Amino acid sequence: MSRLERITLYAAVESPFPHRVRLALEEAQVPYDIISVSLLSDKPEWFGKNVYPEAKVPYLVYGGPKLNPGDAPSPDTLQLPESLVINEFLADILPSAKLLPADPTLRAKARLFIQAVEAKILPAFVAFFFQGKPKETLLDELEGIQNKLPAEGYVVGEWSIADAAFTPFLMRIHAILKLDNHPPMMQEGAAKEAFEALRSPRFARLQKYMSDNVARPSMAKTWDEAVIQKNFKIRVENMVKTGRINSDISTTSVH
Ligand SMILES: N[C@@H](CCC(=O)N[C@@H](CS)C(=O)NCC(=O)O)C(=O)O
Repeated sequence: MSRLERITLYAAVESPFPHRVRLALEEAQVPYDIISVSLLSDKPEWFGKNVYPEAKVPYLVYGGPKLNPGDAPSPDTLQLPESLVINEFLADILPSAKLLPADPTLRAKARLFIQAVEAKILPAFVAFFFQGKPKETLLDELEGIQNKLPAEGYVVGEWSIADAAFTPFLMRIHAILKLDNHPPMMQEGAAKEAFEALRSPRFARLQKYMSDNVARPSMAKTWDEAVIQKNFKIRVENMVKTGRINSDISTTSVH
C-alpha cells in the first residue's frame, strides 16, 4: 500500500473506543473524515443497515469516495471495526508517523501494555462505574497499569498506540469522578474517594503521565471534558431505564 487512500471514521464523541483511533490519526497528522454516530439516543438506522451490521463505533473505511451520513461504503474499500485493530493498521500504513516504535522489543512491550488495558482496565471501568463494585476494583488495576509505565515519558518511551489504547479511559475516569451526580449503581461516596486517591501520592506517576498526554495537540483536539460529562449523564439516564450499558454489557453482570 503505497498511496494513502481516503480515511473515513465513524465515531461517537462520548465513546473511548473511537477516541483511540482519533488520537492515532491526529498523531499521524493525516487527513480524515469523521461521520458522527450518536450513541445517546437510538442509533441511526442507516448505520447498522448500510455500514456496519454490528452498529458499533469505531468503524473505519479505507478508500473509496467521500461518504455522507447514510451512505453505504463501496464494497471495494477496506472496512475495519475494532479500535485496536484499526490502530495497528494505521501504524502499518503510516510507518513514518511512528505510531509504533521500529524496534521489535518495544513493539512487543507496547502490545503487552495494550493487552493489559483490555484485560484489566475495561472490566474494572464497567464494574466500578456501572455495577456497584468497590473503588479498589478500579484503583488496583490503575495501579497495575501505573507500575508498567517507565520512570518518565510514554508507555514505550515515545508516544505510541499503546498510549492511545489507555488514555481515553484514563481521561474519562477523571472526568466522571469529578461529577457531583454519579450513576445510581455506584457505591455511596466511592467516586469522591476514588478521585482523591487518584490525586494522592500513590498515583503520582499516573498523574504526570496524564498531564504529559493532556499537553499533546492530539489530545487537545479530541477531548472536551464538559461534553464528555454531559453525555455521560445522558447515557447513565438511558442505562437506568434499560439496564444496559451497550448492546452486550448490562449493569448487572460483567462479561
Ligand atoms: N472492542 C470494540 C468495542 C467497540 C464498542 O463497544 N463500541 C461501543 C461504544 S462505547 C458501541 O458502539 N456501542 C454501541 C452498541 O453496542 O450498540 C473496539 O475496541 O472498538
